[in-house]
Amino acid sequence: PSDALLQVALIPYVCGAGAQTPGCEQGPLDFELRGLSDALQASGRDVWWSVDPEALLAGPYGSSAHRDLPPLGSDERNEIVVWHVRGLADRVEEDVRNGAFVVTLGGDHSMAAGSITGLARGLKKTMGADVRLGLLWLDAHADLNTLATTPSKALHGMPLSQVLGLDVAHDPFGLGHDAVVVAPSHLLYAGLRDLDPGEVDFIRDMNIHSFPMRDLVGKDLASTLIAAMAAMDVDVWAISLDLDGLDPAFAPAVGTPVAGGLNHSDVLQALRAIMDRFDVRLFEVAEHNPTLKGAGVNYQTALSTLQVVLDGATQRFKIRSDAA
Ligand code: NNH
Ligand code: MN
Ligand code: MN
Ligand code: MN
Repeated sequence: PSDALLQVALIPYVCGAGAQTPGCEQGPLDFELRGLSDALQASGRDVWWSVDPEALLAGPYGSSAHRDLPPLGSDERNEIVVWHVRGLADRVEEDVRNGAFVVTLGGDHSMAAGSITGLARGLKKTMGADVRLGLLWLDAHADLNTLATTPSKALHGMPLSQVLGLDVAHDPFGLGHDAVVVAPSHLLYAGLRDLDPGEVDFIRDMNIHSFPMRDLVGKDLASTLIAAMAAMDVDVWAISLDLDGLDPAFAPAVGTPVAGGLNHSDVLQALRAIMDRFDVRLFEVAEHNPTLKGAGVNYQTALSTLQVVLDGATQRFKIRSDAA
């Protein structure tokens, strides 16, 4: 029926224990206090928090656990991340099974291990076991380290090793074997400009499609990404935006800013085109750290990005339900 509403689940990840700089755990609540869910509500879609970020922050792995964080790499530190990642995966899976468009809001980027795993599990149940999932990763960093290659021991530098199944034996995110959910040939990077040696090797050896910043100079981002995505045999897409993928001018409140990043209006134009052409089911915003300077700028950037994404998702949903 044409009057059906697109269901949009906002899922918070109130964890900053995967990053060197704490504070990201306050990200989802900060977004909401600045008015996110009201601003995203619009005709043609229904937007709600799937879990209340404030309730999560009040829980055992919330603000109190972040007050005196155990050292990076310790079991106690990783336990906080694992708890949040597993919860996020379960929540995403359930909302995807119920047909919602999912927006995950962080939180440090360890969240992606949970978002993408949850999406894959949900899609398996609704679309069948052989659904091919693609992932567009917008970031200054590749987040492809394993426990063996990480220079920092920070889990936000490792979620893609989980998603691609590079460290199944250690299972650092506690997700088990079904966490190998994206084929290396279905991952697309854009914006990279700060890689570790192990990551450079993985990208080369696995032939991962990547547009580092230096290769984007003089190129149109939208048509570049569209062409690369169209060449991949993928059924459903997820997009993960690490705010530090953007130039720090558009997202200053991130723990690891890197100069010379993506231009926000280029990203908006690209996302408009992508939402128009591809079946995107999940969009993630990571690394919002409201304890740092410029959180209001981060918010405006995240909000306008989500507006574009949800406008596109609403449009596609209307076309689909009119046809049904
Ligand atoms: N590559 C570095 C590491 O593994 C930095 C990761 N930091 C990020 N990733 N912000 O997006 O620690
Ligand atoms: Mn659930
Ligand atoms: Mn990053
Ligand atoms: Mn990242």
